[in-house]
Amino acid sequence: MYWISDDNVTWSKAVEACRNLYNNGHLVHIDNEEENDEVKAILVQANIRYGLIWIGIHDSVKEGVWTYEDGSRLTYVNWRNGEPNGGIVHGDEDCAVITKGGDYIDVNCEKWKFHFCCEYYVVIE
Ligand SMILES: [Ca+2]
Ligand SMILES: [Ca+2]
Repeated sequence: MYWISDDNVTWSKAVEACRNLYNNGHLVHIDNEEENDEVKAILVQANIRYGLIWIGIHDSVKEGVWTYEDGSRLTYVNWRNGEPNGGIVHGDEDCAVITKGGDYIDVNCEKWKFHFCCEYYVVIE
């Protein structure tokens, strides 16, 4: 299940918020094209400021090595052409947002505040 925040926060606050929100919740991990399409559809429908949301990938541990927010290995990415560019123009860019087009841009983790998408699981008994 996915949940889009009502507020704009930094990437690290988004990571924390998703962990606190639900059991086993985390900032969304987009594992494949199908999931990318789902998150993109939610974003398009959400009609939020800037049309960008944080997703759970970063390269803040080692520049150029992108992982999920918990350090696990990426299974899928959909960078926009020319991204990730590591902030050649705007300084350090170690966190990613997804756009309404479904592609990703790396931006500064702490300088920007965006809405974010948490992913969580519901146990059906
Ligand atoms: Ca980077
Ligand atoms: Ca960038």
